[in-house]
Amino acid sequence: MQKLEEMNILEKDVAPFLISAEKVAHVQPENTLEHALLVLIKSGYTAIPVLDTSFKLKGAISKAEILDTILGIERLEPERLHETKVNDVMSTSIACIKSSAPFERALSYSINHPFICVEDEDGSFIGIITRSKLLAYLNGYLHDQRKKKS
Ligand code: 4BW
Repeated sequence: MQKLEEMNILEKDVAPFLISAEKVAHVQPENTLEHALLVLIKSGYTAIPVLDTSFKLKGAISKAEILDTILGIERLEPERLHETKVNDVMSTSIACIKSSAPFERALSYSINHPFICVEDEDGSFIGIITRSKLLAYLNGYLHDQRKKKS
């Protein structure tokens, strides 16, 4: 089989894989954990991006981080949900690329990150690329390659 690095798929632009910002569930740094948990539960996602009011990416927040925050020594402390802001709990080490980045970079980030945030040249958030979209495309591409050879 042809080696992956010989295929121009790796240089392909990531723009076609983008889930645009309006379809991405998100919260703001100043929101309470209660609000963030409601958005996470309603959307069904494990983790979502945190964006400020000017749509700049600030981090990501997960159900696990929220549950960890309300975990007391002997009981859950749900009162912390409205006392604590997203900003205090979110993780800031997130994968982020420009929309002009190649497929190869997104694929490499997706090993450790279920989604990759995408910014425009001005640093405004424009959407995410998910691991499932990248893998589905790669799977289709490899099947096509095999068909062409047979
Ligand atoms: O609501 C869902 N609809 C669909 N079609 N698939 C879902 C949904 N929730 C979960 N899934 C599936 C996807 O295959 O489970 C995978 C893991 O979800 P996650 O991580 O742990 O919530 C999903 O894999 P994925 O599509 O590769 O998405 C990877 C991660 O990207 C998700 C979530 O953290 C984030 N994400 C995806 N779409 C999002 C989103 N975050 C905010 N808004 C969106 N629209």
